[in-house]
Amino acid sequence: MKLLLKLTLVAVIGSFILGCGEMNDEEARAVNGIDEVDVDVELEIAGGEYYYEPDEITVEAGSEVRIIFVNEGDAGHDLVIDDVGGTEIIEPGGKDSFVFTAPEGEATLVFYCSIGNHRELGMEGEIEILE
Ligand SMILES: [Cu+2]
Repeated sequence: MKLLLKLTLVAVIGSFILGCGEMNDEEARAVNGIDEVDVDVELEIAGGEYYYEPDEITVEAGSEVRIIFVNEGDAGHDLVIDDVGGTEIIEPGGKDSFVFTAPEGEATLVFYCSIGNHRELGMEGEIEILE
């Protein structure tokens, strides 16, 4: 009985490891907190105390955009654009993403960290929408 249990465990662990090896892009994205929607532009923005890098970005009007925020700081942070979307509050080392459609026509979207006074301390940036 004990042997059978061990064998079962080995089989379960084995298939888990194999499963990870066969993970496709979409599954990998889901695991990393990144959704599966197809987009025109994917922007990875890193952030920490108290900055975003890059903090000035240009995007073509009307494009589907995915923002991936990577927290490389030592505290929790997020990345928010008013009336557009934002990430969850991300722990150090984590990442999260959101997708939005850039406005048609020229515009400037301001993104910032919504926690405490992080925005005032420098966690703010701009996405310039160009036609
Ligand atoms: Cu912050």
